[in-house]
Amino acid sequence: MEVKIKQVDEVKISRYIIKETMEDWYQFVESDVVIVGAGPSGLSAAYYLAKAGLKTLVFERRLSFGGGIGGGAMLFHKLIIEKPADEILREVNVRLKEVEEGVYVVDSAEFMAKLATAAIDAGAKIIHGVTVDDVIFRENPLRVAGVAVEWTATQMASLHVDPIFISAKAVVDATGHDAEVISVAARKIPELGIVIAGEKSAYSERAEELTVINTGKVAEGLYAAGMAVTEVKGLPRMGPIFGAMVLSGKAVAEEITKDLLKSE
Ligand code: 48H
Ligand code: FE2
Repeated sequence: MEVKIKQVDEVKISRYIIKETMEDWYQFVESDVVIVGAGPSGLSAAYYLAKAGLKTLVFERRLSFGGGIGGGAMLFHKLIIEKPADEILREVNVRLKEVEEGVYVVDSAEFMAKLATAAIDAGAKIIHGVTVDDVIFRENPLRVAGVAVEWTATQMASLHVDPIFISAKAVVDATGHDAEVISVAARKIPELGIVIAGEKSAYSERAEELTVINTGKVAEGLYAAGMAVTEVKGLPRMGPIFGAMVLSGKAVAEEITKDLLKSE
């Protein structure tokens, strides 16, 4: 095969990458919304927030998308979605197999790839390999005003490195079962009055509606989506059914969009 590839030297390669990376960080250091976690709830929230025109940044600890989607159910690569969450999946072109009225099976690889693509195409910025380990707060009025971030690799190496800060009008904890951001805010800013009730054992039929209903603001500037909601509010888990995760992402996006428009 004959091939003529445009040549670019090492210095230019490095300069282009450094410049473009720094431009992103420079821009997004002041965001409308920071979402912590690129699992199903975080990605759906990012999709709807970006679509609403908000400057939306997602930090994901790992170098991949999808959070718990990729693990499927005990590593079986299928998940269950139920009505009306199928509408969200159809919107991002995920194919669904209806196995009974209103109950669908989806392929986990397709689900995570297409949800991430939709969020990025809508304008959300997703940065991998970054862990959120604290928040910024302000008084009068008391509120969460952003996050503190660190490279995941730095944390894994147990190095003492101070973080940098990103400001946001709204921070979404979409970190899953551990509700990491809300937990740190509850512990370090007791004035917020956040009580973490702790997740309960499985009760699939009840858990999903409860999770969606309880999605939303936990303190000024701080919101819960996905399994973080079950952890904070003391709700039962549901197992490998993911309808509530995308519905929760959509619900938190709608609430934040309303709140931010009101404050303008
Ligand atoms: C940066 C972080 C941090 C951090 C975590 O676990 P997830 O998939 O979360 P959800 O809530 O969108 O979806 C939950 C679902 O996967 C699940 O577990 C269900 C439905 N379980 C039911 C049951 O009964 O077990 O994704 C969270 C993402 C992950 O990618 C993490 O790596 C990331 O957040 N993350 N990123 N900074 N501090 N903490
Ligand atoms: Fe889970």
